[in-house]
Amino acid sequence: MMIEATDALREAVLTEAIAGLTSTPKTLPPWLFYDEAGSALFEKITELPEYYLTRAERSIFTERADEIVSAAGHPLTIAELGSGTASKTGLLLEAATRRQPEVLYQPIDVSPSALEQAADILPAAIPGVAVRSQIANYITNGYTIKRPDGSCILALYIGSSIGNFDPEQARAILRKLRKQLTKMGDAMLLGVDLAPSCKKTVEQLIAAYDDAAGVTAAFNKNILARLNRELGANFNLEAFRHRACWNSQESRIEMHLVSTVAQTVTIDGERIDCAPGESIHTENSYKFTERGLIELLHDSGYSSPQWFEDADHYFAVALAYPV
Ligand code: AVI
Repeated sequence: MMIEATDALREAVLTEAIAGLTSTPKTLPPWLFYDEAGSALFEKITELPEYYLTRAERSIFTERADEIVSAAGHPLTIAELGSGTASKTGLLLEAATRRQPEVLYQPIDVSPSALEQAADILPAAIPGVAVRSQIANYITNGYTIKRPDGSCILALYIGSSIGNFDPEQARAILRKLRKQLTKMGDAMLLGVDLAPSCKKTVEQLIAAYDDAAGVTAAFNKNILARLNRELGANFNLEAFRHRACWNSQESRIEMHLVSTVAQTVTIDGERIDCAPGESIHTENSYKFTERGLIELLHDSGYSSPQWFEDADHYFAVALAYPV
């Protein structure tokens, strides 16, 4: 069973890698970042001085969790798309348990180990919390949010995860979630990183994706290291440079790996030529204005949101209702 799963994953990695690397311009899908090494590097990123996103969102929850939770219906069950280890979610669960004695928390994620960790830690740390985990890829799989008798659902999609999808994919994710929110008092909480403004410069934004310690560069290059490990490819990591840039037209940070020399890489018998200066586009991270996010929410079946920002106005959390 385990062998089949591993074979299926290898096949998916191979198919996506060949498709992306033989297209013009070259791309690799960002889900390939998150093997064990990549997930550990991402955890390090969230602690970097330059990567303000995680701290800013956590500060919003620290200050406003009671207000956020009270704005949704009562009693509540809290669901979360792409929960990972749910490190910030505890603040919202604690607020919910101040309003009701028992709260069912329903994390949905592709990673069984992250779900296990959440299921071990949260009920022990927050009395009254029960966990119902669901292993699913919320983009490609169906998922169900259970509704205990008479409860309203607060669905979390936080951590700026929506930013890694283009507008069409983002609408599809939000519309699919909207289908589960059918009761008066149901709500959706979305965490988004804000576009540059008088409060945040483009330089600050770029630094968050190109830190001085080189952790983001290592995270980006891990995608090639993963193809070497899992597919027997022969990328020379030294011959690629990490590049993060701001695309103002699309309101997104882009991450690229730029080949510094002419080189040919072989993956599963397929030869891939890289010219000097040619880039492999590995990630987009969209940044929002309040106006842009309201438009996305309206297009996806939600109300204009209640809007919460951190003290520096770097990050926002939007609480929207299905309409
Ligand atoms: C997971 N995601 C929200 C991160 C982001 O900020 O777009 C991924 C990341 N890429 C580089 N640094 C962090």
